[in-house]
Amino acid sequence: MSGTCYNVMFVLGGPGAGKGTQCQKIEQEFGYVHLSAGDLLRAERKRDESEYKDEIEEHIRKGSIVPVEITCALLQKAMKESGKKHFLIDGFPRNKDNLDGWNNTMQGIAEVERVIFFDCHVDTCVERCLRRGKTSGRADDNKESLEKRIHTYKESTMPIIEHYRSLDLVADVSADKNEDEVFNDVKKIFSR
Ligand code: UP5
Ligand code: MG
Repeated sequence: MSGTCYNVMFVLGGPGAGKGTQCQKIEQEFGYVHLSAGDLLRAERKRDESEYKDEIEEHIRKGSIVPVEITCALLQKAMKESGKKHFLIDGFPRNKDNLDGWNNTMQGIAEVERVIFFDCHVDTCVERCLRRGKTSGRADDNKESLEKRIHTYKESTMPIIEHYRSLDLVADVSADKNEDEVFNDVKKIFSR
């Protein structure tokens, strides 16, 4: 195969930072395909025939990170099935295992053009997820899971953001403001 097939923007930030919300807006306005790794894992967990459903369930509840082989395979499948070339990959890669697994399988296939980092105070993140938890039915929108999600984010995901920062790929967006204000800042990234 000659040249890369896919262009990718990774979208990272703490739990409840607004990754999914902003990705939907970017998808509408700029035509990228939004793939949320968490949504793909939640869908896989619901499939009765899935051999991974129990493993995924446990990781989500504990706020720990699913092995990259599972997540990367789901992402690749969704990319292929979309028939498109430009993707926003939301909530991945979250740790060194994810990063290495992605690099090993996607080198030469997908190019990471940018990493959008939604920088949000922990208190805001927790407050948003707890508020959503009243109606979301998500297994991890509760106080106990959230403490673990925040811990995993700080310990494992922040170093990945710093890795991409050292490659000069990170675009920072402060995410504590309201949705429209945040999106105004997001648009500036796409008009550069
Ligand atoms: N909201 C959004 N923006 C707002 C704003 N500006 N002002 C006020 N409210 C705002 O938003 C969260 C809530 O806040 C919503 O109610 C929204 O209306 C409101 P959302 O856009 O959903 O934020 P997001 O950052 O997407 O939050 P999410 O909870 O999805 O983040 P997580 O990173 O925790 O969840 P994710 O689904 O990515 O992962 C869940 C779990 O899956 C992980 O903990 C892990 O166990 C597993 N996982 C992996 O193992 N590997 C992966 O690669 C991905 C996930
Ligand atoms: Mg999300």
